[in-house]
Amino acid sequence: MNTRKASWMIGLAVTLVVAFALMAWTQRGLAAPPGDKASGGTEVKIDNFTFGPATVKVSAGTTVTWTNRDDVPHTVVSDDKTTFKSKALDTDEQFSFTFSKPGKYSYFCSVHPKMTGEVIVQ
Ligand SMILES: [Cu+2]
Repeated sequence: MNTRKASWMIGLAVTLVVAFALMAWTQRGLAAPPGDKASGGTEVKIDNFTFGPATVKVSAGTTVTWTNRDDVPHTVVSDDKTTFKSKALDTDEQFSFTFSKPGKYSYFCSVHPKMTGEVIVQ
């Protein structure tokens, strides 16, 4: 392989690497941030006896989905026990509620009342 051909090959390789790096960077930049998905939903994870994030801010009409990632059952119950109330959620089970009216909704887990969280609807 002569020098001229070798440098052409290196140039091509560098161009490809830069192109792939740019593509990867652009795709990461376009990805929606967590918790603000294009579907309009918001997710709350139940893990290690904690609602995470403990406070979520959403706009009216947003559906919030809780997913139990613990290996013990949890519930999602509004403080007034009537606005929303899930059944006992086993591991990986979900509960969803659509918040149509603005306000501050505090909730807890009826199995472990020290587990609390709130949804602020704007
Ligand atoms: Cu619980």
